[in-house]
Amino acid sequence: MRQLHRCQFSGGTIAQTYSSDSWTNVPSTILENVSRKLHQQDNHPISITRKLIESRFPGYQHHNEFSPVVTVGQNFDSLGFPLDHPGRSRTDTYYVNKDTVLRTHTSAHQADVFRANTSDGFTISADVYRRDAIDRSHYPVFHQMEGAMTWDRKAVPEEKTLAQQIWEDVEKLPKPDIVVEDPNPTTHPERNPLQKPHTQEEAEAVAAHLKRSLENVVVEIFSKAKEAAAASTIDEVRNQAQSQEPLKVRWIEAYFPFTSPSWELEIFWQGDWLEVLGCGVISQPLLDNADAPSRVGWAFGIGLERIAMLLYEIPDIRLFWSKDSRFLSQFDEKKIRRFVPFSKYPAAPRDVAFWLPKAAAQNDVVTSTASNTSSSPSPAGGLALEAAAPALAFHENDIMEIVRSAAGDSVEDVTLVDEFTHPKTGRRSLCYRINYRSLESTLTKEQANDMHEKIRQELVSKFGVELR
Ligand code: FA5
Ligand code: MG
Repeated sequence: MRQLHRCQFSGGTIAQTYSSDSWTNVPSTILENVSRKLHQQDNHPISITRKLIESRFPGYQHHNEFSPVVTVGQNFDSLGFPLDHPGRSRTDTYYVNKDTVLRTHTSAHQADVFRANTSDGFTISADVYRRDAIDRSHYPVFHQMEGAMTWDRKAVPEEKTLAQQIWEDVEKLPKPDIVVEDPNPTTHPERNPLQKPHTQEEAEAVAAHLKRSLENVVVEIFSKAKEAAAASTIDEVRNQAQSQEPLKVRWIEAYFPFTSPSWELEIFWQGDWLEVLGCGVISQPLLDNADAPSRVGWAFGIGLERIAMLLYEIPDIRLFWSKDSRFLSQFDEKKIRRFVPFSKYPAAPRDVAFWLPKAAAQNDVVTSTASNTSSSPSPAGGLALEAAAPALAFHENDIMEIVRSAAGDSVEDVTLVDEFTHPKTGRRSLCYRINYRSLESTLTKEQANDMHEKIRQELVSKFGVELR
């Protein structure tokens, strides 16, 4: 059995070695990120954003040290993911080995923290890993903060109901001053069902506490973003800050295997609705299995990069990984100031076109990725694909991985620009445009060509494509 690199996976001193098997798909470029811990690095924008959100949850316990290597049980089973959920597939998730993954979300730790039962409210911030597309807002490693609050039925004084207790706590929260769209009923029998053990009043109270808590986070972030703009050294940015439109947010119905009812919160930002978090009423079986059957409550998961990008107007997610002082020196937790982009270096787009191997049937290529945790299982998901033709079929995420391994952070995005099926032979051809652009220097023609050639050769050797 091969061994993975020895790797500082846990908190500090203990290096853990995991044996690899036929499930292993973590490349060394990803392992290198494991030790960075941006959410714990002083004056890093991810860490500043984390602390800012934590400050809206006084009295909660804040966990920031959990190891990214978790069991399949923690990442999926404890949360009620069905066995055929696409999030479990190797095209979407990094497997250390058959039983062990790099966590795809901070929800992987929920059950353990509920079982430890050391506080009613908690947050968990951590790096999470997903095989995904390459563009300005997607990176295979990003950061999430999980938050949860539960009430123990058995601790409610006899003269009150649980719902009354929760409503009293809702009243203690600050009232956010923003425009909120929330057109749907709290529960809906098909789209967003009430769980059996809960009364409607309980679900309403938990939802109110959850929504108000998160609306307060958004208000805080935006007031800081305004301050950040007002503190900018650029006149235009300061003037713009004065005339900013009022903040608009909306709640939409969502689905997660581990909450019901569930929602996503979207923020109206630069002309578009942007999803920033998923949340809901915690599934009761999850709490039962975590030895907390008398608890009822909510949980959320928020993307820290998305929030930090709003807060500072950071234009590209790769920047968070920069060690360049032109980036790092701009952040100070004592004073939040709008990021000043350094000059953009020229882009070097290159196309790669190829025929898929003949034996790979047309529908063996999945060119759109299912959302890792939220989508319900679909028969066209990655798992079915793997089982159908393991040697030849490939997933778009496999191309992304080859690009990332060969070119690292020198690629801005990868897009499918042409797709064609030969009318006679039925063979399928794809053309991807790889946009090379470094954030830190100008790439020479030779550098771009070298990386591109490496990617072309890997596509041939790994997937047997025929270059055009
Ligand atoms: C989840 O990961 C759920 N675990 C969230 C949750 C927790 C739901 C607790 C209910 C209860 P999702 O895959 O939608 O859900 O990701 C949550 C957030 O992470 C997104 O709203 C987004 O802000 C951020 N996010 C997701 N994918 C990426 C990505 N590739 N890059 C940057 N941020 C991302
Ligand atoms: Mg989502």
